[in-house]
Amino acid sequence: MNVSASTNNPAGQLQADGYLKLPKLFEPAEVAAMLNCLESATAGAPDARRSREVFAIRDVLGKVPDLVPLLHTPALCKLLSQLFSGGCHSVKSIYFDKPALSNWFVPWHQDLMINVDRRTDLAGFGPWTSKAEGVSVQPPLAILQNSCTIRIHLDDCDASNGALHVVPGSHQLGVVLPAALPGLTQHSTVCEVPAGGVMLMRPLVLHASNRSTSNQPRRVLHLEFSASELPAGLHWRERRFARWQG
Ligand SMILES: O=C(O)CCC(=O)C(=O)O
Repeated sequence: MNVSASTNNPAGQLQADGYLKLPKLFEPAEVAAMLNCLESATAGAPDARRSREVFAIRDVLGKVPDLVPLLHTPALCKLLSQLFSGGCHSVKSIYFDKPALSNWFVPWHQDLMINVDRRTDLAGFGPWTSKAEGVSVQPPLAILQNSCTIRIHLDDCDASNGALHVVPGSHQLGVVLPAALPGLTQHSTVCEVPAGGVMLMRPLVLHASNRSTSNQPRRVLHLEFSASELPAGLHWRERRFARWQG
Protein backbone atom coordinates (compact mmCIF):
# COMPACT_ATOMS: atom_id res chain seq x y z
CA MET A 1 0.00 0.00 0.00
CA ASN A 2 1.12 3.51 -0.79
CA VAL A 3 0.78 5.07 2.63
CA SER A 4 2.94 8.00 3.64
CA ALA A 5 5.06 7.70 6.74
CA SER A 6 3.69 9.12 9.97
CA THR A 7 4.76 12.65 10.73
CA ASN A 8 5.73 14.65 13.79
CA ASN A 9 4.20 17.73 12.20
CA PRO A 10 0.72 16.78 10.98
CA ALA A 11 -0.51 20.39 11.05
CA GLY A 12 2.35 21.57 8.82
CA GLN A 13 1.95 18.73 6.32
CA LEU A 14 -1.82 19.16 6.22
CA GLN A 15 -1.42 22.87 5.61
CA ALA A 16 1.08 22.27 2.79
CA ASP A 17 -0.71 19.48 0.93
CA GLY A 18 -4.34 19.75 2.06
CA TYR A 19 -4.37 16.08 3.03
CA LEU A 20 -2.35 13.59 5.06
CA LYS A 21 -2.40 9.83 5.61
CA LEU A 22 -1.50 8.32 8.98
CA PRO A 23 -1.46 4.54 8.60
CA LYS A 24 -1.64 3.38 12.24
CA LEU A 25 -3.67 5.64 14.49
CA PHE A 26 -5.96 2.94 15.91
CA GLU A 27 -5.09 -0.55 17.15
CA PRO A 28 -6.94 -3.56 15.67
CA ALA A 29 -8.86 -3.99 18.98
CA GLU A 30 -9.96 -0.33 18.81
CA VAL A 31 -11.20 -0.79 15.23
CA ALA A 32 -13.02 -3.97 16.24
CA ALA A 33 -14.74 -2.12 19.11
CA MET A 34 -15.91 0.65 16.73
CA LEU A 35 -17.21 -1.92 14.23
CA ASN A 36 -19.06 -3.83 16.98
CA CYS A 37 -20.64 -0.60 18.18
CA LEU A 38 -21.70 0.39 14.65
CA GLU A 39 -23.01 -3.08 13.83
CA SER A 40 -25.19 -3.12 16.97
CA ALA A 41 -26.51 0.34 16.16
CA THR A 42 -27.16 -0.24 12.46
CA ALA A 43 -29.09 -3.44 13.05
CA GLY A 44 -32.08 -1.30 14.05
CA ALA A 45 -31.29 2.23 12.86
CA PRO A 46 -34.61 3.60 11.55
CA ASP A 47 -33.27 6.57 9.62
CA ALA A 48 -30.09 5.14 8.15
CA ARG A 49 -30.11 4.88 4.37
CA ARG A 50 -29.24 1.38 3.21
CA SER A 51 -28.91 0.26 -0.37
CA ARG A 52 -26.67 -1.93 -2.46
CA GLU A 53 -24.76 1.25 -3.32
CA VAL A 54 -23.98 2.87 -0.01
CA PHE A 55 -25.13 2.84 3.57
CA ALA A 56 -24.68 6.05 5.53
CA ILE A 57 -25.55 7.31 9.00
CA ARG A 58 -25.39 11.07 9.19
CA ASP A 59 -24.73 12.68 12.57
CA VAL A 60 -23.44 9.28 13.66
CA LEU A 61 -21.91 10.65 16.90
CA GLY A 62 -25.34 11.96 17.86
CA LYS A 63 -27.19 8.81 16.84
CA VAL A 64 -24.64 6.30 18.17
CA PRO A 65 -23.27 8.05 21.28
CA ASP A 66 -21.53 4.85 22.44
CA LEU A 67 -18.98 5.57 19.72
CA VAL A 68 -17.76 8.73 21.44
CA PRO A 69 -15.73 7.09 24.24
CA LEU A 70 -14.19 4.72 21.68
CA LEU A 71 -12.84 7.74 19.80
CA HIS A 72 -11.20 9.28 22.84
CA THR A 73 -7.99 7.34 22.38
CA PRO A 74 -4.69 8.95 23.39
CA ALA A 75 -3.60 8.87 19.73
CA LEU A 76 -6.64 10.75 18.37
CA CYS A 77 -6.58 13.25 21.24
CA LYS A 78 -2.87 13.91 20.61
CA LEU A 79 -3.51 14.34 16.88
CA LEU A 80 -6.32 16.83 17.52
CA SER A 81 -4.18 18.79 19.94
CA GLN A 82 -1.43 18.98 17.27
CA LEU A 83 -3.94 20.19 14.68
CA PHE A 84 -5.87 22.59 16.94
CA SER A 85 -3.62 23.89 19.67
CA GLY A 86 -6.45 25.92 21.19
CA GLY A 87 -8.95 23.01 21.18
CA CYS A 88 -11.74 22.13 18.75
CA HIS A 89 -15.24 20.70 18.55
CA SER A 90 -16.75 18.05 16.29
CA VAL A 91 -19.17 19.61 13.81
CA LYS A 92 -20.18 16.78 11.46
CA SER A 93 -19.97 13.00 11.56
CA ILE A 94 -20.95 10.41 8.96
CA TYR A 95 -20.53 6.66 8.88
CA PHE A 96 -20.10 5.42 5.31
CA ASP A 97 -20.34 1.72 4.48
CA LYS A 98 -19.52 1.41 0.80
CA PRO A 99 -20.27 -2.23 0.01
CA ALA A 100 -18.20 -4.47 -2.24
CA LEU A 101 -18.79 -3.81 -5.95
CA SER A 102 -20.82 -0.68 -5.22
CA ASN A 103 -21.47 1.56 -8.22
CA TRP A 104 -21.64 4.64 -5.98
CA PHE A 105 -19.05 7.20 -6.95
CA VAL A 106 -18.51 10.81 -5.88
CA PRO A 107 -17.43 13.37 -8.51
CA TRP A 108 -14.72 15.98 -7.91
CA HIS A 109 -15.79 18.55 -5.35
CA GLN A 110 -14.76 20.62 -2.34
CA ASP A 111 -16.69 20.44 0.94
CA LEU A 112 -18.06 23.98 0.91
CA MET A 113 -21.17 23.61 3.09
CA ILE A 114 -21.47 23.40 6.86
CA ASN A 115 -24.49 22.14 8.80
CA VAL A 116 -26.18 24.78 10.93
CA ASP A 117 -29.30 25.03 13.09
CA ARG A 118 -31.23 27.72 11.18
CA ARG A 119 -31.27 30.10 8.25
CA THR A 120 -30.46 33.69 9.09
CA ASP A 121 -29.10 36.66 7.14
CA LEU A 122 -25.39 37.07 7.83
CA ALA A 123 -22.76 38.80 5.74
CA GLY A 124 -20.45 36.32 4.05
CA PHE A 125 -22.77 33.33 4.53
CA GLY A 126 -24.51 31.76 1.52
CA PRO A 127 -25.80 30.09 -0.53
CA TRP A 128 -28.14 28.29 1.86
CA THR A 129 -29.83 24.89 1.38
CA SER A 130 -32.63 23.20 3.29
CA LYS A 131 -32.94 19.41 3.24
CA ALA A 132 -34.86 16.90 5.35
CA GLU A 133 -31.93 16.66 7.77
CA GLY A 134 -31.67 20.44 8.18
CA VAL A 135 -30.11 23.68 6.97
CA SER A 136 -26.63 24.00 5.44
CA VAL A 137 -24.72 27.08 4.31
CA GLN A 138 -21.47 28.02 2.62
CA PRO A 139 -19.58 30.02 5.26
CA PRO A 140 -16.73 32.48 4.75
CA LEU A 141 -13.53 30.75 3.61
CA ALA A 142 -11.84 31.43 6.96
CA ILE A 143 -14.22 28.97 8.64
CA LEU A 144 -13.46 26.23 6.10
CA GLN A 145 -9.75 26.94 6.41
CA ASN A 146 -10.00 26.43 10.18
CA SER A 147 -11.57 22.97 9.84
CA CYS A 148 -10.21 19.49 9.32
CA THR A 149 -11.85 16.22 8.30
CA ILE A 150 -10.53 13.01 9.83
CA ARG A 151 -11.59 9.83 8.02
CA ILE A 152 -11.04 6.75 10.17
CA HIS A 153 -10.69 3.67 7.98
CA LEU A 154 -12.26 0.53 9.43
CA ASP A 155 -11.25 -1.64 6.44
CA ASP A 156 -8.17 -1.70 4.25
CA CYS A 157 -8.90 0.80 1.49
CA ASP A 158 -7.20 1.02 -1.86
CA ALA A 159 -8.04 2.23 -5.35
CA SER A 160 -10.24 -0.82 -5.99
CA ASN A 161 -12.71 -0.25 -3.13
CA GLY A 162 -13.26 3.48 -3.13
CA ALA A 163 -10.15 5.21 -1.80
CA LEU A 164 -10.45 8.98 -2.05
CA HIS A 165 -8.57 10.75 -4.82
CA VAL A 166 -7.31 14.25 -3.97
CA VAL A 167 -5.57 17.10 -5.78
CA PRO A 168 -2.64 18.03 -3.50
CA GLY A 169 -2.48 21.73 -2.72
CA SER A 170 -5.90 22.54 -4.19
CA HIS A 171 -7.15 23.75 -0.78
CA GLN A 172 -5.06 26.88 -1.39
CA LEU A 173 -7.09 27.87 -4.46
CA GLY A 174 -10.25 29.05 -2.72
CA VAL A 175 -13.51 27.98 -4.35
CA VAL A 176 -12.60 26.19 -7.60
CA LEU A 177 -14.82 26.81 -10.63
CA PRO A 178 -15.98 23.76 -12.64
CA ALA A 179 -14.05 24.96 -15.72
CA ALA A 180 -10.77 24.55 -13.80
CA LEU A 181 -11.40 20.92 -12.83
CA PRO A 182 -10.00 19.14 -15.93
CA GLY A 183 -6.63 20.88 -15.59
CA LEU A 184 -6.36 20.45 -11.84
CA THR A 185 -7.52 16.84 -11.56
CA GLN A 186 -4.73 15.66 -13.88
CA HIS A 187 -2.51 16.09 -10.83
CA SER A 188 -4.55 13.92 -8.46
CA THR A 189 -3.28 11.20 -6.18
CA VAL A 190 -5.08 8.25 -4.57
CA CYS A 191 -5.21 7.94 -0.77
CA GLU A 192 -4.85 4.27 0.10
CA VAL A 193 -5.16 3.72 3.86
CA PRO A 194 -5.11 0.46 5.85
CA ALA A 195 -7.68 -0.42 8.53
CA GLY A 196 -6.87 1.56 11.67
CA GLY A 197 -5.31 4.34 9.64
CA VAL A 198 -6.74 7.80 9.06
CA MET A 199 -6.83 10.24 6.24
CA LEU A 200 -6.92 13.93 7.13
CA MET A 201 -8.08 16.57 4.70
CA ARG A 202 -8.92 20.23 4.52
CA PRO A 203 -12.54 20.77 3.34
CA LEU A 204 -11.26 22.84 0.41
CA VAL A 205 -9.03 20.14 -1.06
CA LEU A 206 -10.55 18.76 -4.28
CA HIS A 207 -11.59 15.14 -3.75
CA ALA A 208 -13.55 12.35 -5.41
CA SER A 209 -14.07 8.61 -5.10
CA ASN A 210 -14.63 5.90 -7.66
CA ARG A 211 -17.06 3.02 -7.73
CA SER A 212 -15.80 -0.19 -6.11
CA THR A 213 -14.43 -2.92 -8.35
CA SER A 214 -13.46 -5.14 -5.42
CA ASN A 215 -15.08 -7.74 -3.16
CA GLN A 216 -13.91 -5.80 -0.11
CA PRO A 217 -16.17 -3.39 1.81
CA ARG A 218 -15.00 0.13 2.65
CA ARG A 219 -16.27 1.32 6.02
CA VAL A 220 -15.22 4.82 7.10
CA LEU A 221 -16.02 7.14 10.00
CA HIS A 222 -15.91 10.63 8.51
CA LEU A 223 -15.51 13.24 11.27
CA GLU A 224 -15.21 16.99 10.80
CA PHE A 225 -13.63 19.20 13.44
CA SER A 226 -13.44 22.96 13.71
CA ALA A 227 -12.00 25.55 16.03
CA SER A 228 -14.38 28.24 14.76
CA GLU A 229 -17.30 29.70 16.65
CA LEU A 230 -20.15 30.86 14.40
CA PRO A 231 -21.49 34.43 14.63
CA ALA A 232 -24.26 35.21 17.09
CA GLY A 233 -27.58 33.70 16.04
CA LEU A 234 -26.09 30.73 14.21
CA HIS A 235 -24.97 27.39 15.66
CA TRP A 236 -23.30 24.24 14.34
CA ARG A 237 -26.21 21.78 13.99
CA GLU A 238 -24.15 18.72 14.92
CA ARG A 239 -21.92 20.26 17.55
CA ARG A 240 -21.84 17.53 20.17
CA PHE A 241 -19.06 18.62 22.49
CA ALA A 242 -18.11 22.01 23.87
CA ARG A 243 -14.45 21.18 23.24
CA TRP A 244 -12.82 17.93 22.22
CA GLN A 245 -11.32 16.82 25.53
CA GLY A 246 -8.33 14.49 25.82
O1 LIG B 1 -16.57 8.60 1.14
C1 LIG B 1 -16.54 8.94 -0.05
O2 LIG B 1 -16.32 8.13 -0.94
C2 LIG B 1 -16.73 10.37 -0.45
C3 LIG B 1 -17.08 11.25 0.69
C4 LIG B 1 -17.00 12.68 0.31
O3 LIG B 1 -16.53 13.04 -0.71
C5 LIG B 1 -17.50 13.69 1.22
O4 LIG B 1 -18.03 13.32 2.27
O5 LIG B 1 -17.36 14.88 0.91
